[in-house]
Amino acid sequence: MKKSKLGSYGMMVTLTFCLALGGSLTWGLPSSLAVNDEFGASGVEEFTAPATQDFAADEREEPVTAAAEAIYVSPNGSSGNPGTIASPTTLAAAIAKVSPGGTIYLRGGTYNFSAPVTIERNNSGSAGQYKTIAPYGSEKPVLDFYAQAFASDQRGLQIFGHYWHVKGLEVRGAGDNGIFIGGNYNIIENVETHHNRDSGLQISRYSSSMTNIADWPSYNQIIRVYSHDNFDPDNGEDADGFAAKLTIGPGNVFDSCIAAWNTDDGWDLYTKSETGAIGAVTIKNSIAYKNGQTSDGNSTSDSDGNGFKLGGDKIAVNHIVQNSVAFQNKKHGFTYNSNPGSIALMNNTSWSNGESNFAFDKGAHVFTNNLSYSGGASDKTSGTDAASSNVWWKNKKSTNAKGLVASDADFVSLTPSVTRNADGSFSLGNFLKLAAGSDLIGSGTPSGTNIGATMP
Ligand SMILES: [Ca+2]
Ligand SMILES: [Ca+2]
Ligand SMILES: [Ca+2]
Ligand SMILES: [Ca+2]
Repeated sequence: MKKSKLGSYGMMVTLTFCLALGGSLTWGLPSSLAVNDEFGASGVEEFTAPATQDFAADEREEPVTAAAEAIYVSPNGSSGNPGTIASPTTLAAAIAKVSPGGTIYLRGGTYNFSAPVTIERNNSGSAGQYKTIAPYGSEKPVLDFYAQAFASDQRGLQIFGHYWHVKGLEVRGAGDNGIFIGGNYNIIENVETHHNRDSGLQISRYSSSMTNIADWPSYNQIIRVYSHDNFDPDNGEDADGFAAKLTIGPGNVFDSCIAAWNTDDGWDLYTKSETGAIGAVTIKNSIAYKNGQTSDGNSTSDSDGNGFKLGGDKIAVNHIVQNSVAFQNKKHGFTYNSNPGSIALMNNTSWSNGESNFAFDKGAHVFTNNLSYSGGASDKTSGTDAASSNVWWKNKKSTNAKGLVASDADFVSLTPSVTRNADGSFSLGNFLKLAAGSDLIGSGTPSGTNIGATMP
C-alpha cells in the first residue's frame, strides 16, 4: 500500500482495497489519517505504477479505488461520534458534514424528532456529485416526527439546498409537510411519506423574500414516492399527497408516484394571483386514488378530494400529465381547477371518481388518448380532442368522436388493486387493464397506440 493516496472527504474516508489475496476489505479512517493536500475538488484519485519499476509479485501495487465518503447514522447515534459504522452519528451531524459525492447511510429503525431536519441553502452537492441519504443495505429507516407540534414551521425533512438524492426512507407524522423542497435538482426516490399534518411532499420557495420565479425550486425529480394519509387537523382542507404549488419553478417531474387517501387532493398544482404563474410541472406514470379522506376516515366538508388538481386563480400554466390514473377520488379525477392555459394530457385513465373524471371547463387544453369511464358527472373537455382519440364519459356513457364505446367488457378487471414493491415501483395487475379484444387497443394516435394508461 506504500503508494496509496487517501482522498480527503471531511471527517472520514472509506477506501476499498483490492487485496492481492483476491479478497476485499472496507476501511473507515478518521480524517486525521487522511492526506488532504493532494487532490482537487473532485477528490478522485488516479494512480499509475511507474512503468519502469519492477515489483516483486507480493509487493506489486494493486489498483486502489477511493470509494465515495460514507457516513453512518443510527437511531441511537451521537453527534460527537465520527460516523463510522461502529460509531454512528446523528442525521443532523451527518448532513452538516457530508461532502459532495458522499453518502449518509441510515441504519434501520425509528428516528424520533421533535423539530425539523433541515438541509440548509448553502449545503449542496453538484451536478456530478450529489449528496446522498440512503438506507444501509436493506434496512428500513423511519423518520418519525409525531412529536412535533401542529404548526406551519414544523416540517419533517426540509431540503433548501441543491443536488441532494434522498432515497429509501419513510417519513411520517410531521406537524406540517413531511418533506419540503425549496432547492433545485434534488431527487427523492422510493420514499414513503404519510400521516403528516399538511401535504406529504411540497415543493415551493424556501423563503418568502424570493419573489422571482428564477429563484423558485426547479428541476427536482420525485420518483416512486408514495404519499398517503396526510391530514391537516385544523380544517382538513390543505393536506395533499403532493403539493407542487404557489411558488415552484420549471422542470419539476413526478414519475411513478402514488397519492392515496390524502384529506385534500392527490396532486395540487395551485397558483395564486399574489404570486402569479408557476413553472410547468410534469406528472407521468403515476396514480391518485381515494383522496378526499384518509384511510381511517378523516375528512371535512372542505376536503377537496381531487386526484390531479392542475391550477388555481385562473392563471395559465401549461402542465403535462401523461400515462397516469385517477380512480375513486372524492371529487374530480383530473381537473384544470380554473387553469385556462394549454395543459397537455396524454394517455390518462380516469374511473369512478365522485364528480367528473376529467373537469376542464375552460381553456385550450390538448387531450390525446385519454380514457374516462363511469364518472359521477359528465366530463368537461375544453380544448382539442387530438385526432378524435379521447373517450369521454358524457351523459352516462363513454364514447368518442370516432364511435368507440367503453364498457365493463373493455377492462380485464374493475376491482381496485395496487401493489407497491420494495423498490417503490407499483403494479395495478389486471385492474383497469384493457381486455384482449377491446376496441380501445391500438385505436389512439398515432395509429396503433392504446387509449388510456398502460400501467405496470
Ligand atoms: Ca383544499
Ligand atoms: Ca389547514
Ligand atoms: Ca389541495
Ligand atoms: Ca369497447
